[in-house]
Amino acid sequence: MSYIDTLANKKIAILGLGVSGLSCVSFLTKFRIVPFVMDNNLDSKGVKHVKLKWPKIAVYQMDDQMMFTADMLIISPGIALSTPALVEAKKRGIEIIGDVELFARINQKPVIAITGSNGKTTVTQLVTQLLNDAGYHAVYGGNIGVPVLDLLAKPFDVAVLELSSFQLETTDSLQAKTATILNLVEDHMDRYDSFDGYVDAKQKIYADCETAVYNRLDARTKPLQEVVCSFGLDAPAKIDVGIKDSHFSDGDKKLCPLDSLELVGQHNVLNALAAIALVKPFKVDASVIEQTFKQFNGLPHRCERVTGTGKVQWINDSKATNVGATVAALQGIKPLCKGHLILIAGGVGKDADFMPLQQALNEHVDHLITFGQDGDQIAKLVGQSQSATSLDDAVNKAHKLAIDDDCVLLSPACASFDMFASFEARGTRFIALAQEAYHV
Ligand code: UMA
Ligand code: ADP
Repeated sequence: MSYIDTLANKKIAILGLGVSGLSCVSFLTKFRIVPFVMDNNLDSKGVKHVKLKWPKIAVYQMDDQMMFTADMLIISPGIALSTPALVEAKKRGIEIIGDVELFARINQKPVIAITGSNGKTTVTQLVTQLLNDAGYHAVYGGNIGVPVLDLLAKPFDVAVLELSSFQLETTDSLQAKTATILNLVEDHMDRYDSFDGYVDAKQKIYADCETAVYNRLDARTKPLQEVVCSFGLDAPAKIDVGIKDSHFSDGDKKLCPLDSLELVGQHNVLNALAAIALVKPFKVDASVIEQTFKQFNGLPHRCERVTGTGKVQWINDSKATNVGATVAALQGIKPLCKGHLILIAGGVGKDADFMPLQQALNEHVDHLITFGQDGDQIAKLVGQSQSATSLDDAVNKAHKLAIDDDCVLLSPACASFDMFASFEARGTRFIALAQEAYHV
């Protein structure tokens, strides 16, 4: 009997009807399993979609007693396991999983699993590209925006999964071929009691994996298990990857020159090293790695150059939603900037400690402009700064300050939801404003 057959007699509730909840409904109904669904917001797009597409499915406002009638709860990543009703449900013996756990129980193909505070999306896309360029049919999903169950609709050779700490909280059966925590800095402190809680959720990615790939510069990414491969910027030991004689190297073997990598910044060198380590069990030749590195030129909203702004460089790093990402951007961009570096930062700090940003601000930033809910906390880290009432105002102030050879960097170190629907909306607005300022 397959795992899916065992679900036929269970009363299943899906909690949250966002992208992942909807993919669960769609997946289960294909097997004639009819769950019931709950959401805090009965006006949401997801609820409307279910009512229209699956009229036989019962939809409820989130309700504890109704929840306790289920045998199994499939919860969305946005719902914390520490929610009192879920703690009670667990006590009552109700199984609680997420969509990634359901995927893991059904999927038969190799999985490469990627988490970390920063670089997940970049590494997920780079790994997928490396495998596809090497002749595999690799697909990506997870936190990157493609719900994992959707991947099962078509055949593939390898699934490359970007996983958040939220998703890992409810995932135990992944058994990845290779798995990594790229790096760890404070993030989502509004969801976890302490940094340790966040790290513990991330460490779940290594459960029963074949090879754990960790960052040897970041001790908390190290797994407890034996079979490991580390990555780092120094010369690698035999089983590890690193840099030797200005080459990406796998142990003693030189793979390709450091400058084959089109992406800029030391953080992207680390991302590339992680990608090399993650694809080691697959046949990906050095020549393929070199070609892929040359062609992979990054993703929107991550240290992305805005076109048409003349001799002033404007860089959109709206995806920098925590302190670690902004530190990486400052370290990566400063060496490329001939004039002053003007930083625009602020937004929702998610209860993070901004102190680790102070040194990079003092070393690399010539003018700081802050905006948004927690902008003032960033301003306090330096002697002088300007405060803006909005992103428009911040761009206006930066435009007045900037002269030829300067660089204006939007790298907020904060989430966007005090002022924008998403980091994409924030980045898109920044690009439009910068281009408007130069009459593009
Ligand atoms: N809801 C409740 N009760 C709650 C919380 C949410 O009923 O307590 C309902 C909402 O009303 C809404 C639905 O649940 O209808 C939203 O669910 P969700 O917030 O879990 O989001 P999804 O749309 O299912 O998207 C999730 C991930 N979202 C989060 O982790 C918050 C997406 O990551 C992911 O791409 C998607 O699954 C597919 O796997 C987004 C994200 O912001 C990009 N991730 C965080 C990050 O990257 O920092 C972790
Ligand atoms: P994630 O999916 O983890 O958010 P992204 O690849 O989307 O990661 O990048 C998010 C932000 O983090 C961007 O601002 C990017 O420049 C920065 N970043 C990417 N890789 C790293 C890294 N290895 N260390 C620190 N910051 C990074």
